[in-house]
Amino acid sequence: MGYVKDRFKEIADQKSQEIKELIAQHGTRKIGDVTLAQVYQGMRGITGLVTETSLLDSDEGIRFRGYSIPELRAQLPKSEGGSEPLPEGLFYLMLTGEIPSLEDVDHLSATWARRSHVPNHVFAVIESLPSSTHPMTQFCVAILSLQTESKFAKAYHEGISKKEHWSYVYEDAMTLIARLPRIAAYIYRRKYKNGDHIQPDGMLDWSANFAHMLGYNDEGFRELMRLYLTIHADHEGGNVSAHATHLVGSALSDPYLAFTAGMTGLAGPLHGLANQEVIRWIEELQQNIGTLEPSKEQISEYIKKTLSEGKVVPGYGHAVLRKTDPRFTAQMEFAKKHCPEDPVVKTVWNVYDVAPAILEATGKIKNPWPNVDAHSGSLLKHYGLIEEDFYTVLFGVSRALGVLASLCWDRALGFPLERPKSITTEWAKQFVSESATAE
Ligand code: AMX
Repeated sequence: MGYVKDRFKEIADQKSQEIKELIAQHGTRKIGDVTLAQVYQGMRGITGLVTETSLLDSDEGIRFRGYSIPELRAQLPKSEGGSEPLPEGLFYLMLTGEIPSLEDVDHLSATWARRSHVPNHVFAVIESLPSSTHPMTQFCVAILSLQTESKFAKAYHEGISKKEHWSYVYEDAMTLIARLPRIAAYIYRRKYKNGDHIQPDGMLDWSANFAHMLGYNDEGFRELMRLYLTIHADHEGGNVSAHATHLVGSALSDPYLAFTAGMTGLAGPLHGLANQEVIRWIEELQQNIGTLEPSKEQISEYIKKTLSEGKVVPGYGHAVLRKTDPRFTAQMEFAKKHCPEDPVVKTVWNVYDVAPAILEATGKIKNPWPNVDAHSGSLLKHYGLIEEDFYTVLFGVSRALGVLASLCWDRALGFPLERPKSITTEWAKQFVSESATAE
């Protein structure tokens, strides 16, 4: 076993013991009530999951193992001469709860580089799809086809003890993370660069190698990738991609199957696809007004038009957050340093100046503030990655870090099959009438 795996096991065993004691002593304690409205309205606010890797505060935003995004940007190891955190470090933190040293991060970079070889049949499967297929669909199909490599599925088939599940899931998670950049870059070069593929460079860190395989060797873009792949990695357990991965994994479907479920959810426009939608919306706005830099008044009118057509303003609102997403702020800071004069970036900032008040005035949108997707596309565009259909794939590569670290935890803690109770409307009506009679 590698030393990171040993360390993870040691920490997970301690946590497992703590959980046993917690349940034994306080297992009957109530932590909330559930209303009928919550059951009908997307289970908002119902606590029903344990996710060790991160916790979301509705006002403050995400904390990974207790660390906010500004703290992570300051404390996680960086590449030589770089100022953005290496996502390898965030993965180590999510897995162990400890801030890694530079050596730990280098160890993960080297491990992932060693495991990055993608079998040929995966490329053949991608090639069998029409190139017009959405990149997220290509990505999901490719991950599923990589399932042939699952060590967990093979070991389970041969018969292993429940106590060993975590070890095979860990191996699959590490291999899958190692291979995702190559798969994503292959899809990108196939769809947009005439199939002119770029071989990986095993000397680079995970993000820089991904940038290299996409065809971008600018140091600014590498830095953007390091930041991007760090901040999109995790957002506690209830979001669609994290929850779907956890749910499917609870059936002991292997990490390839479980992660594909998360990615098909990320492909939805109310979740990860929003970053593509934001850029589309801004481009339509620019075309509609006939200028690259519409004024705040023109932007305000366009927001009102979008709302009056019954559409959402992409990049704004959140199911849990109630303030500006710190992931938006981190990208804004990056843009202020690297590309403050870019017209799309300036438009993103102008939208930020006017949209919250207009959304708030509708009286129904609970969070009028921007989420992570409001900024990401403008930065990618700035460095020349203009193909917005591809943006959610980048999000997916990053999201693998959080949801697969969580899957390791799920199996290390021996979490059971997830199976909440559902009701019918007839049941609800009867429940309400019986409670009224009882009163
Ligand atoms: N523009 C217009 N209307 C919006 C809105 C927005 N940005 N955000 C919320 N609303 C509307 C909802 O559609 C809902 O309308 P309805 O009552 O007519 O159905 C009403 O306001 C109340 O919604 P809510 O409780 O504030 O939000 P929610 O928890 O139901 O949904 C979210 C959250 C993110 C789906 C929603 O804000 C939205 O659709 N935003 C735009 C898409 C987006 O940016 N998604 C990315 C989220 C982050 C991510 O996962 N990557």
